Amino acid sequence: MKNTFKKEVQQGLDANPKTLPSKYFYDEKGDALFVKIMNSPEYYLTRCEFDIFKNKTQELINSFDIQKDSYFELIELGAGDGLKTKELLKVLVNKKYNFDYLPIDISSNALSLLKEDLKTEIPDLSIKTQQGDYFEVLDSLKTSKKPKVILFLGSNIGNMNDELASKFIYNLGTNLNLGDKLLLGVDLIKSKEIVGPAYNDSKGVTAKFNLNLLDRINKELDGNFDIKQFKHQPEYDEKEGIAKSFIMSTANQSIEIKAIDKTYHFAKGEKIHTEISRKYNDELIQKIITDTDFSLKTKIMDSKAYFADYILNR
Ligand code: AVJ
Repeated sequence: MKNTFKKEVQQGLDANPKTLPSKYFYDEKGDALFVKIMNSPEYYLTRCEFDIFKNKTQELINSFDIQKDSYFELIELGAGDGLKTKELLKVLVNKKYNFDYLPIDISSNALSLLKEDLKTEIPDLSIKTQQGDYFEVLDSLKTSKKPKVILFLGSNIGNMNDELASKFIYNLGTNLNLGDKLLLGVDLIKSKEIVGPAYNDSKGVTAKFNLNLLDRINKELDGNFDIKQFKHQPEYDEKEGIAKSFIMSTANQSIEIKAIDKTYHFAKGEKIHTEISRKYNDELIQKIITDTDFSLKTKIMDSKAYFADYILNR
């Protein structure tokens, strides 16, 4: 794990232009900062998807094509705190649907917290947590013939470029059976006035979240980044529909990373690309699923039409 971090940091900083992978935002400090982002007034994504789960629960359930008495598995990729999913789980349990909830997360800490919370909030729920990389865990599900509904929420797929997203969904499809469903939650393309601030909140939490990557390199790879000499720089192009985050060097400087045994030079104004957060529309979703085994079944949006849950049929 630590070795892949080192390898990927080196690869990214050797590249021109420099890049760092966004998956490394999420250490303990990064997890806490992301929770703060979700609670910030500018970051509308989580609230919009919560609105769908709270107010359009029956529409979601109908799209699953599940009979009340026939068993299914509800699998969530990257479950986190399960706040949105809880709204769905409550209704499914109340209406006596026959299912197990299988949340998958890399963080065993997040999973045990979720399990405890659900035990008290929805005591009749059957929950089986699975710790791991979602690819590993999905592989282990391959042989099961049980009907499945997969949840991949929060526009998490937006961190992948379209080609990777397509491959990811294709792979998911090969692990599923005919009639299984994928519920894909994505942020929709909209104006700069709305998307821009979501990635540049006024309290500077997103800036800290982005710059935490440098802190992590300092801590884990013995680097000497002076965080004050770098700046969070978000960009959003409304036509393209991709929010991008960069870290910009505010001075000409050299940074030593001892674990890599290298010194990196940064020109004043030079940027490290750290994240893409893709926004979608129907055409893009259609394009991404073209060569997969999925077809578009239903689209459910929040009251402002900022966010969509697409239900795809295998
Ligand atoms: C967790 C990937 C959905 O891209 O909107 C939030 C992460 N980055 N603010 C997103 C994030 C900056 C977030 N996802």
